[in-house]
Amino acid sequence: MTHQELLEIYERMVLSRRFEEKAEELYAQGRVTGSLHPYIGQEAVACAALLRRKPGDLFTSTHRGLGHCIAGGMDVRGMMAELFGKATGISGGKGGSMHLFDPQNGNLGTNGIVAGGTSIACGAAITLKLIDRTDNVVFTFFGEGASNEGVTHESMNLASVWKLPVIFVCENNQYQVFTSAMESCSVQDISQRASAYSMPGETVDGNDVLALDAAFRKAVERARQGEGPSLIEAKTYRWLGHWPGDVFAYGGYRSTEEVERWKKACPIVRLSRHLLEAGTMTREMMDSIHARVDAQVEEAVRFAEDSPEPDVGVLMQHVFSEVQNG
Ligand SMILES: Cc1ncc(C[n+]2csc(CCOP(=O)(O)OP(=O)(O)O)c2C)c(N)n1
Ligand SMILES: [Mg+2]
Repeated sequence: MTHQELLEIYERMVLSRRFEEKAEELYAQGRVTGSLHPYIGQEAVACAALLRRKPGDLFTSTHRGLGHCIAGGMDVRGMMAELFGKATGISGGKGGSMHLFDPQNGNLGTNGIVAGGTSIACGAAITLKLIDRTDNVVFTFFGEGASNEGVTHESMNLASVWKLPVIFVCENNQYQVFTSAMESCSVQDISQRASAYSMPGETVDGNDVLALDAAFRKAVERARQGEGPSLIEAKTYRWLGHWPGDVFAYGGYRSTEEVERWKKACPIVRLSRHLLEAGTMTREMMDSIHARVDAQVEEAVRFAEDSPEPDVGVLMQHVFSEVQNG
């Protein structure tokens, strides 16, 4: 990775973390409502994957998608306004965190249906082939729980048979709501499942940006060459509860020791240490990145607070398809 890329990825990860910390705080105050599934702790995965995007590349997200959206460059003001349910939100204030779309920037949306994005990614990849955009690829993020869903297997099979340019990114954060992967997954490494679909599979430390980048480069290169899909499993951890009401995530279904161990392996601190030691980033540069991000998040909150509520007249809009006359 170039110095510029490393600094860019660091700033994106910090923005993702700060945005979500603020959203959690506002949720606790009742200013943000709806559902929130924090991505905190997993930032390296989305940021490393989407760093390898070229114009025209696409990606699908999940219910835990704020980090994917930020990594994909979504406007944080529109995101925050959406969480506030305001008219200026990315989905007009009617969607919330699981309905964030930005197709112009390749973001095919967060998704409340676990594993739903994997088949959407195949559909998008088929379209790319049909319109001869053979140099573009589609990333699809999903959890280890989603890797047990039938649609994920159908999608991997189809992608393999039709050599679709899909990069299956399994974020193994080791839990599906309250259930441990040890109790629910037939394999220890989800990447093993790739062999059933004749595609390369690799397990990577999901908190290590450099290791992730090496794996994504290979997968993206293969997909752009028309050689088909790959499965990359990033082993990581969600620091917080499944959603803000999950009070069992610390000392309940997960031991406090386990959570603390993973917090010590923070992907952002790890990258900052690497950048400081390598001389890629000075303390002053780090401080100015943090200040810039804080200002951006504050501005997003101000924008959301100052924005109007959606007009009642739009309530039924986008619910039913419009009847076309003539
Ligand atoms: C098809 C479907 N089944 C079940 C649910 C309920 N649900 C929401 S998140 C979740 C756990 C998903 O686990 P995983 O795929 O590992 O993602 P993570 O939440 O860990 O990011 C479940 C079962 C759902 N939203 N959609
Ligand atoms: Mg999980």
